[in-house]
Amino acid sequence: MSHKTALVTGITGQDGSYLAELLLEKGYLVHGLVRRSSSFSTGRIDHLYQDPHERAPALRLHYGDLADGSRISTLLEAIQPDEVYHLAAQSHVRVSFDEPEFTGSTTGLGTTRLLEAIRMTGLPCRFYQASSSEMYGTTPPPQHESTPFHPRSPYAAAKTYAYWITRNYREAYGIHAVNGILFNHESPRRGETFVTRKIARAAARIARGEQQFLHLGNLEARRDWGYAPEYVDAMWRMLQREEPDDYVVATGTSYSVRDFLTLCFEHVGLDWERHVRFDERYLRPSEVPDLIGDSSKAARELGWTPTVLTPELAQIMTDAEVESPPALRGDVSTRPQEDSILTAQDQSPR
Ligand code: NAP
Ligand code: G4F
Repeated sequence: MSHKTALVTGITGQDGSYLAELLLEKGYLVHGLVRRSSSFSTGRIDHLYQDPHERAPALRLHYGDLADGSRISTLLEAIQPDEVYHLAAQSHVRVSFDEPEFTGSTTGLGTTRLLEAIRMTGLPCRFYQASSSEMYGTTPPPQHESTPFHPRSPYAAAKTYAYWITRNYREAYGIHAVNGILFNHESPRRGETFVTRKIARAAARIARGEQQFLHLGNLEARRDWGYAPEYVDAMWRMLQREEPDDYVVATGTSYSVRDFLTLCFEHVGLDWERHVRFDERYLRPSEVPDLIGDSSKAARELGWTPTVLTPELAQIMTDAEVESPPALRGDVSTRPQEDSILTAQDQSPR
């Protein structure tokens, strides 16, 4: 068992919740950064929570926001982590076109605020940056560590900035800082407005008679979809290496949104073509057409390989929607709407 201390930003998100589980299993003391909101946002990690009045818990949560550099410094000083996993971000690509400045400030500059806090405090901690395959944009697949970036959204541009500032702090100040360039990874804990969860959820709801139609945008986009619990293991492996480096994490396969629809709807005995309608508001002003990751470096140097590929992932996600009540997965929403982001007033920014 490890006696290390980790700080996880974005611990209330999909990846943060799986990473917290993994680190606690390994014996870490885990500190999580949680932004304050008027209602609880800890549904995905409530099963890990222990009452601090009864014992000193292995999971400790702290209020803080990526916008607040001084808070981040104070927390680092207090926590003295061995490892920092920086997962917090405005992570929705479509939303980044509506909120480009906010996305730049959180997803881009948030990384600088953390790295600068590490530099200023002089802590010898290791740093993981949640970089993204979105940075490759229109560069043709397969994409690997030296493939050129061509970001296609404010989100991707912010992540590309964060990627380079991470490398810069490694080269300039010798900080053990790594970029995990993760391709899409999904799970039953995926946010409801990402396309895989939206599809799996709708398939189950339509099968139960709770919903008739699912509205989607571009069905031709292709993604390399893996299974999130396996991807957080790759994050941990990166920080155990003596030499910091950057790694692609992916399955090496690609499926279209149309393929994912077929996989989920056939799993519950439905023909998706009878239920899916086009809504142009879900299109992006510029799209990423095709992502396929080459993670041979991660296999070679980290010993990491995926076992769950997209067809099994679609089954896992659809089964979860069919079998377990939403509350068990930390959902606060039981809305009939398949996508809560766009309201009737929203206009396409194109
Ligand atoms: P997610 O479910 O959207 O979680 C994002 C987390 O960031 C949440 O905990 C959120 O808090 C937190 N957050 C957002 N803005 C914040 C702020 N201003 N201050 C503090 N915390 C803030 O994302 P995910 O899928 O777990 O992804 C984790 C990271 O990997 C993200 O950086 C994402 O961009 C990146 N990534 C994801 C994928 C993927 O396929 N999932 C692929 C490549 C890279 P709330 O719970 O309060 O919203
Ligand atoms: O599920 P998505 O929103 O994920 P996207 O844009 O690939 O981004 C995710 O993966 C990135 C890694 O490559 C992460 F960095 C990022 O944080 C996030 O986790 O959309 C996937 C595809 C897109 O091409 C989109 O245009 O599905 C298409 N799509 C079609 N209809 C839709 C919809 N996407 C969403 N969210 N909603 C739709 O109705």
